[in-house]
Amino acid sequence: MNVVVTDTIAMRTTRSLAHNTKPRSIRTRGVVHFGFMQIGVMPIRLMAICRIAIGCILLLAFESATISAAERPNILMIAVDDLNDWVGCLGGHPQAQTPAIDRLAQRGTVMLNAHCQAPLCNPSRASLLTGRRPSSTGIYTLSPGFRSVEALRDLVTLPQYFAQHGYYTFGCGKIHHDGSVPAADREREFTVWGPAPGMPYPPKKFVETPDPIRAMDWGVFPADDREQADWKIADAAIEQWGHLPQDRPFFLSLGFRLPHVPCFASQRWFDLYPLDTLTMPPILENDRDDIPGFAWYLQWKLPEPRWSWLQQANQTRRLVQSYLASISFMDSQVGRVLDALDASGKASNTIVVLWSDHGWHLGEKGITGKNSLWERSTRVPLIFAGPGITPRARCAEPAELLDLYPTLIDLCGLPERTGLEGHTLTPQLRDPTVVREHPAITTHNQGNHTIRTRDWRYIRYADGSEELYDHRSDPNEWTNLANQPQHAARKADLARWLPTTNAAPVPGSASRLLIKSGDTWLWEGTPIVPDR
Ligand SMILES: [Ca+2]
Ligand SMILES: [Ca+2]
Repeated sequence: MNVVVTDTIAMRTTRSLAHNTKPRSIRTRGVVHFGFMQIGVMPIRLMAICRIAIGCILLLAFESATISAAERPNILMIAVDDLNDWVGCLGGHPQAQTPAIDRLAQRGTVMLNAHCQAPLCNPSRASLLTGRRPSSTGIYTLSPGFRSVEALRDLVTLPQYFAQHGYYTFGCGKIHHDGSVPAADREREFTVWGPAPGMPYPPKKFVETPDPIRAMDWGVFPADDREQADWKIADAAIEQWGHLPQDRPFFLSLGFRLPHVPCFASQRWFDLYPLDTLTMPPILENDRDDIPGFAWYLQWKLPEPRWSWLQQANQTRRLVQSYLASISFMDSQVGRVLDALDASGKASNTIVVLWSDHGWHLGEKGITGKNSLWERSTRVPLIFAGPGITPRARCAEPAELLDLYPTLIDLCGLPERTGLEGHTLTPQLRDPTVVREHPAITTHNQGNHTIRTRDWRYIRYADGSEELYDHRSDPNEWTNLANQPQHAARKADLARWLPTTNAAPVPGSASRLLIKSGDTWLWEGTPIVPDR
């Protein structure tokens, strides 16, 4: 890799030298040429002059490389936690009000068919940041963080790679999964590891969910938006504009917490979605009748309540309303950050990328939350805007969060990096109609994968059972076609993309872990006993 880096910098240096200092470089090149031609017979004094000349060239080259690095585009990366496609420009919910994200979409290209690599915070973020699939690293569960795993400890993350190439990097809020980077290691991750305030909590839980964890809650809180974690995270990012170094580009990352539970927002945001006018997500009764029983194993026991519980507790509309209100509040903070970017005068040379780590079910297939290989769990917002990216564009080609790493490298002209499992989206960001050969792949626990192409979703679980959906006629994935003989060739074609590496869960894997022991499947260490 060092060789590639050196070569590329050398090539760039030569180019910039020729471009930036043309008359002088022509002259110096003449001296060098003469020196090389005459080197065998030239007197010692002439050789000394040649050495000085070569030294001058190298100095100029170094200066040019520095200038070139400083002129690279900046990056503003906005991560969102648990935001599904309920965003105006994605059309996942007809009433979702997200004017700021939509404004960003107008400035750039929306990947309409983008998917996470794992439907869970820690593995999804580990994958995006390291450029490796969960099936390659063995990071499938909420812990451990990849920095605690000996074999993964030194992987160079996306921000680290940019720091290695001269970028000032800053991270605030939730970029890495909370708690996944030991405090002593944080200075390795960003030039500056900024604040990451957590959600505020009311004195008492609003909703007594079956699992009593505090985070599983929703309602009007706090009264003042400025007490919200996302307000403070936006503040921390905005504050950075005044501290950015002027002599090198920046990679500024911020990670919002909402609409991850607890779905809290002030009354103003709830007022956008009156309960009696709320459109409920399309849910088919008995939708799970045609899917393999194994699908339940991936959501065997979760703190997120089942839809049936919400129905009994008369909370379905309230949760939908709270989720939407949280999204709109979070969106308003995206707006504050974009306003600050515009006011900074740096917008024209800054690439903005916005993504969410995975989606969220609100009743589809009987569940709430993530942890599934279906569309509502895997589909995520992914928007790029800035230099080199087509504005007001929509791309229907499949894309993966994994693609972020090589795409940003490509857009900023950094040396290519080997070992990344994503693919650059630059062709699609220049022309949204360019076909992308690779599908999007999502993995949840060892050996469970889904393949999403432009038109199809194929799921293969670890026990061999399957699902197949035709998105042209069935966007809600209601009809499983996997058992229909006429689709055998289609299934085989899609199955070609299944990852061939299925790494075992890393040592210490816990929280949402599904493994097989002998003939028994274990959920978080406890045998699964199917009740149907
Ligand atoms: Ca998440
Ligand atoms: Ca069904």
